[in-house]
Order: sequence, then structure tokens, then C-alpha cells
Amino acid sequence: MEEKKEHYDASDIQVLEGLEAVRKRPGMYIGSTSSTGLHHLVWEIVDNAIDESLAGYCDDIEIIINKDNSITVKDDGRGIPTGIHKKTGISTVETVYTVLHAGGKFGGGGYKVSGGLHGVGASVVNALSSWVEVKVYQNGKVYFIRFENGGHTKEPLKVIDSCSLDRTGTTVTFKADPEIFKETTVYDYEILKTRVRELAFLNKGLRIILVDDREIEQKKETFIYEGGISEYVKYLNKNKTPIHEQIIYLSGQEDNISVEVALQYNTGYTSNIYSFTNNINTHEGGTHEDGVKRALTRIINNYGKKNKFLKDNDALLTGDDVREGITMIISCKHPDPQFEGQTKTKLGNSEVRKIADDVFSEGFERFLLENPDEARLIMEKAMTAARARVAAKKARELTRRKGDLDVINFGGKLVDCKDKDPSVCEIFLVEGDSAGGSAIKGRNSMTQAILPLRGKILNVEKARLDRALSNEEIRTIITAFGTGIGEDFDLSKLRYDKIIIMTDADVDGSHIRVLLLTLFYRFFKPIVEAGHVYAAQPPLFCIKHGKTIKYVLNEEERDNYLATLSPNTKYDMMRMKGLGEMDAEELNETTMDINTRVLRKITVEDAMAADEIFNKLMGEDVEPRRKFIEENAVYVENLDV
Ligand code: 1YM
Repeated sequence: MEEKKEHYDASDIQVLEGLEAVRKRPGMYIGSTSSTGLHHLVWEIVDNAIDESLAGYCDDIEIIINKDNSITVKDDGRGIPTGIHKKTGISTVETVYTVLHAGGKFGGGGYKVSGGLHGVGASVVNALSSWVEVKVYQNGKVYFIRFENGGHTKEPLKVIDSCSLDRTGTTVTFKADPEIFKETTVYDYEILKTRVRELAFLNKGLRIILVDDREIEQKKETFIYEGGISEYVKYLNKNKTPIHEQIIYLSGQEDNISVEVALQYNTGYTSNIYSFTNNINTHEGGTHEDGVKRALTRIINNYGKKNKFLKDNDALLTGDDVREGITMIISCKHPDPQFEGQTKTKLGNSEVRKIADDVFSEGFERFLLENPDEARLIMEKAMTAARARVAAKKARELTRRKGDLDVINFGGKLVDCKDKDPSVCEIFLVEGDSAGGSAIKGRNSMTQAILPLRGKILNVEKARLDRALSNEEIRTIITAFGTGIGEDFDLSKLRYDKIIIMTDADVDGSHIRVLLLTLFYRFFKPIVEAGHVYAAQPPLFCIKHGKTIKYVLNEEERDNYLATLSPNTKYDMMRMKGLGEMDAEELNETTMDINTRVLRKITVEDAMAADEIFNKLMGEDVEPRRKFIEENAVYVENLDV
């Protein structure tokens, strides 16, 4: 590092607070100390390796879940600088891991573009770990440093070995502190895998290996996509039917801000647009997404008019028309992104709107000119959507009138709560009339509304908005929520703070949950994004001994509870078959009472995953569905798809 000293000045590093501050208020730094926060630690370390790859020095990253649920992250970059840091007087490695920095540049030179805390993450991870070990391979030497008890340096950086001169990189191992992560310190392989795959898609050519060493048989998967986000679109469309073969890819850069877009239309009716900035999913969109959408609508209309698909006095195609059936990834890399919005996942930099518009319009216009067959298919698709939109509007007007007048019919299903203040109200969407009956009796009638659902909800993947609106269950849900739908949607009109899906813990139950999540994902995404959707967690087992009855949520809890009983107790245990088996009081106590119940907040990722399962099970393509059912035959024997 010494050779770079001249690049530093006092403003490069701002020591804001000590690591102690991080331990006092971990939520401020990693969001929460739940399982989500735990996994966040991994990304903070991985982000530094990704930055190194974006800077052009690293091709391979390996993430290992060790037996003790510590995590090892390795990269083959330059290695964190090992020299003495001018400002702190200790090695740069130690500085990076012990000094809490303001965001922004640390090492000088190239900018950091990866997500998370912009390079400040290493010290945060250290603060929240029982121990951390860092090895740096540099100049033919292996440097080593260890920290304990929330970031206390055990011993300064030292050389512990030699290595070949061409071996460089950083290896970090950390163990999350159970004092901080009281809920759990156990990693979920699938959570890590989903994000690793996404990172590999977003950073083309980067190889990321994920290893799970906790089981006797090691699990190991490698993710590398030479096609980057084009392969991501292909992956997302794998269970859909594309209307054109080629994935359209456009990219460009201006003022150090790069924009990449990949897209493909399919025969479906929904639009799946995912945007990212510096590898962070911008769920709430922002200027990059606005710019691309604006350009897409304009270019298609221009092309349509110029090539006589649209006549002079035809109405213009709307944004929704041209996005029907589109799967699109937008990836922006920005040296200084501003994140806004409720969940800080909306890109705010205004200059990006024009850059994204320019990059997209230039590339997409050329694509349409050079590929008239594909252009025709896309035009026809958008024009059909426009016709359906006009029809849907008529259908919607019909529901609106019905919604106002049909109080009796509506009241017959929804059992509303008395309080009208949305911030305290909840609605339970309950599977079946009998559980619905118990829920009505067991609820707190001031704040808890019950909507019993009969039978299966319409498969919205196959249905456009107009048909979805003709489904009675769906209409009831829309009316109950109060937000309207489609162009009329207004989140501020939501009548309940919590929408709680209450289904059985069996295959039918999860099927209904998937259907509901898909409905929300497609038509009420802002409700999911704003964190209003929850899944109730009804107990899986009921254990009776003597006069005591204990309900437990899962096998682990069951075993823990059984272990607390004396071996002589007679163990009368029953696996719950459904919500309908519980009477009102039991249902209240186990699943509804705000003091004793367990709810799971549904995230957009959950809804996205539901969408994926849904596509497999319900999409038009029979093959993936047959395969899924075959592979999961034991679970789906009474699944009616
Ligand atoms: C497994 C985690 O942290 N890799 C890593 C981190 C750094 C560098 C290389 C690096 C950056 C720079 C120069 C620079 C970091 N360096 C710093 C700092 N992997 C992992 N690989 N040389 C090496 O940004 O200029 C912070 S992170 F600030 F010291 F330069």
C-alpha cells in the first residue's frame, strides 16, 4: 500500500464511530439481526471480492459454509493492501476490518460499484462476529490477522507462510456472534444460492463457487454465465414460451455510468422487469427503469407508425401495452448511486434517466430495423394487448359498479372488523369455510377481518386482467383491499395493515398460498413491496400429555419439546391435518392472537419464487410441469393443477 500513499488525503477516510456503535445498533448497519441480517454478513464480504472483480483483478470467488456455520470467502484478486496505512499507522488490512468508514472510496483509484455498504462492510462484519480471520496472498507471502469478540485485534498482521509469487488474493473466515444473532446463526444454503446465482448473472464471466461443508456429503455448485444478463432473461423465461428466439441485448455507457438491458417477449400477459444498480435489486425501480420504459414505449410507437402497423388516427400504445409478456433485466453501474424510496431500493440519480433512454433507444431501434420479423411479432403482441386493455376497462367499470351496489353479496363473504383505521386492521385470507368459521369465532372482532376462500383461486398466469376480474374470489379480494387494481391501483387506500394468508400446512395449503402470492405479485406488487403481506404459521403438531396440550410449529420444536418431558410420560402426539381441526379458541391461540402467534413476512423474493413455482406448475409448457410433478410425486399426489 505504501506505494499508493500519495493518493490519500484526510477526506478519504472518515472515522465515524467505533465498532461498539455497530454492536449497539446492528439494525442500522445490516437491517436486522434476524436470518436476513445474518446472511447480509456474507454479502458484505462477498461485495469486496466483487468490487475487486469489477476493477478487473479477480475472476474466481468461493464461498464456503463451514461445519460450524462460519463462512469462508476467497478471491483471487490483488489481496487487501498489507502495508502500513498512513492515516492509522496500522496495516491497511487491519484498518479495513476495524475502522468504521463513511461510504465511498477507501483505497483511492478506481471507484467501488458493488452494493451493500460500499466497502464499509468488512468492519461491520467484524464488529458482529465472534471471530474473524483474514489471509492475504501477496508478494509470495501469506499474511494473517485474527480478530476476536466483535473486532478486537488478537495480534497485528504477520507473515505466516510463503506462497508462489503469482498467487494473490484474499481469504476471509468469520463466525457470526450468537450474542447478536440471537434468532439464528445457521445459514440457509438456498438463500445463499439464489443471490450467488443472481450475482453471477449480473457480473458476466465471474465464477462463483458455493460450497456447503456441513453435511457428510459436501455440496458444491459453480455459477458462471458468459452471457450475463441475457442468460438471466433466458433463465427467467425457461418455463415460458418466447415469441422470438433471440434475446435482445443492449448496452452503453456515458460519464462512467453503464447501462445494460436484456429482454425477450413471451406469450404470457404479465411484465417481469427487474432492475439493478451496482448489483442491488432496485425493487422500487427508479430513473434507470423509467428511462428504459419511456424509450421502449416511444420506439415501439414510432416504429409502428412508420411501418403502418398503427394508422394515423389510432391511439398510441401505452406503456402497459408494450410491456405485456416482456421479461427484462436492467443493470446499471454507477459510481455514486442515490437510493431512495420506502425500502431504499429506488434509484434517484436524475442523470441516469437520459443515459438509460439513450442507450436503450439507440440499440432497440437498430434491433427493430435489422430484425423485421421479430419487430412484427412484438408489434402484434402490443396491439393485441391494447385491444384487451380496452375490453378490461369495460370489465373494470362493471366491477366498480357492482362493488358499490352489491353490499349484501360482498358482506356475505367478508366478515369485516369494526375498527376502520387501516394501521391497526388485519385481514385473514382463510382456506376453506370450516377454518373460516373457526377464525370468525376466534378473532378479535375489533381489528381482525376474515375472508374465507372457497376452492382454488383462478390461475392468473394464464389470465389477463379482464378475465381475472371476472373471477368472483379475486373480485372479493380486490374490493376488500380497497386499493383498486391496474390503472386505478392506489396503495394509500389499502384498508388493512396486514394481509395474512392462513392456509393448511399441507400440499393443498401451499398450493393456495402460491396462487395467492402469484396474484399479489402480479396485480398488487406494491402491497408486497411495502411489507403488508404475511403468512400465518399454523402448528404442525399437537402434543398432549396429561392435561397439557402443546402446539408446535415444526419438527425441530417438536423434538425440543419432547426432550423436555420425562421419559415416563406417555407421549400422545398428533400431526395436525388442517386448520379446520382446531376450534375457535385453539386457532386464536396458535395462529391469530397477536401475542402468541408467529407470522412470516412475505418478501418480493418469496413472491418471485412463488411465481417461478407457479410457472412450472401452471405455465403453458407441459414438459417442465410434468418433470416437476414427477420429481416431487410424493408431495403432490393430491395436487390439482
Ligand atoms: C474475501 C473478501 O476483501 N478482497 C479485496 C479487497 C480489497 C482489495 C482487493 C483491494 C482494493 C484496492 C486495492 C482498492 C480491498 N482493499 C481495500 C482498501 N475479499 C476482499 N481484494 N488493492 C486491493 O480499492 O484500491 C478495501 S477492500 F481500502 F484497503 F484498499
